[in-house]
Amino acid sequence: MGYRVAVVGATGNVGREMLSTLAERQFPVDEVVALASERSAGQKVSFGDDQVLQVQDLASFDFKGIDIGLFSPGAKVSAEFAPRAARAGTIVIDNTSQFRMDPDVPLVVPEVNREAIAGYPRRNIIANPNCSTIQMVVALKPLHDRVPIRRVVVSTYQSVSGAGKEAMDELFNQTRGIYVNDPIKTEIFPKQIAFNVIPQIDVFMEDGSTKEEWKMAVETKKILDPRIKVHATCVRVPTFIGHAEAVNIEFEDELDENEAREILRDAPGVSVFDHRQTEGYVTPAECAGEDAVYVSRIRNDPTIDHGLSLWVVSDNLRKGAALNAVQIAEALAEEYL
Ligand code: 11C
Repeated sequence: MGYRVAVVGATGNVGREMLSTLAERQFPVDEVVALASERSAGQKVSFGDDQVLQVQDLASFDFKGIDIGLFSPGAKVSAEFAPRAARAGTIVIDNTSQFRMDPDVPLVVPEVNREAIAGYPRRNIIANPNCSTIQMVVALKPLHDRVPIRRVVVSTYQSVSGAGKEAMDELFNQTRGIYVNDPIKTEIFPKQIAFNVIPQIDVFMEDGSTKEEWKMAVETKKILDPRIKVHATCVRVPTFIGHAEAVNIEFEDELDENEAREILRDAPGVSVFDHRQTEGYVTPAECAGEDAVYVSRIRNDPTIDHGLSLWVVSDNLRKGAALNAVQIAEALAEEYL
């Protein structure tokens, strides 16, 4: 049996990736509907190798009969349309930040807390975490199961695709502009991103952290364990796809780097590539288009008791967004529908 699936925000970076991931993984569909704002209605998007879908206007769409809605339209749009779809009987898997911290909405990374999906009937909405959280918790979970984690200090190196298509254009245009001596235009990012790095993703919070940093802390607690303290510094870097993270972990007790490497080798969704030599690690450019969370540079941190450092890299549009959402849909189909 197949499902009727709607992809909302179908013309965006993540929406397109949702469509290609559904097709690649042969998610059982009877019908796929592509939805976006009125401005994008009428555009064409690909589904699989041979289908082209005409984008329909979200505002006038009737969700009755749609089994699953994969949403990535921006938080404000989800705030209005996800509950509307949910009331019509659609199970919404929402990739925006709108519902993540709602206690009645499960926040799910299937390799980490698949069982939380069971809570979806409370609102008929399941939230997909932030991309930088997803790849980190996939790597932390198997280690935390062996020895509890007390604290994580993480610095991120986040690609511009996390901020959308226009952000990718901004990096391209600024880079080109610098070579041809055009003035630098900054519209999406707060400062020049070409040949630069920016220690601000999203708005500032009262305590001096940014909202992206706050998300990494609170989402990790909700998904993995409320006792884990996370201190994040999130940085935008001039790469197009793939987020990287330098993750420093303090455990409750000893966990040797060799044991950590073996645990991670067996962990679902993780691919360990860790040779202590030039090229013996994964970079964002190499993970684009791939499904795994890559872990490299696994080493003990002798400056604290029970410390370990990791380099964690993943495609932010795939495992960080579309793939995770489709995996949730697969779990729903297997266990609940
Ligand atoms: C970025 N992580 O790289 C953000 C994008 O809460 O879903 C995702 C924002 C979110 O800019």
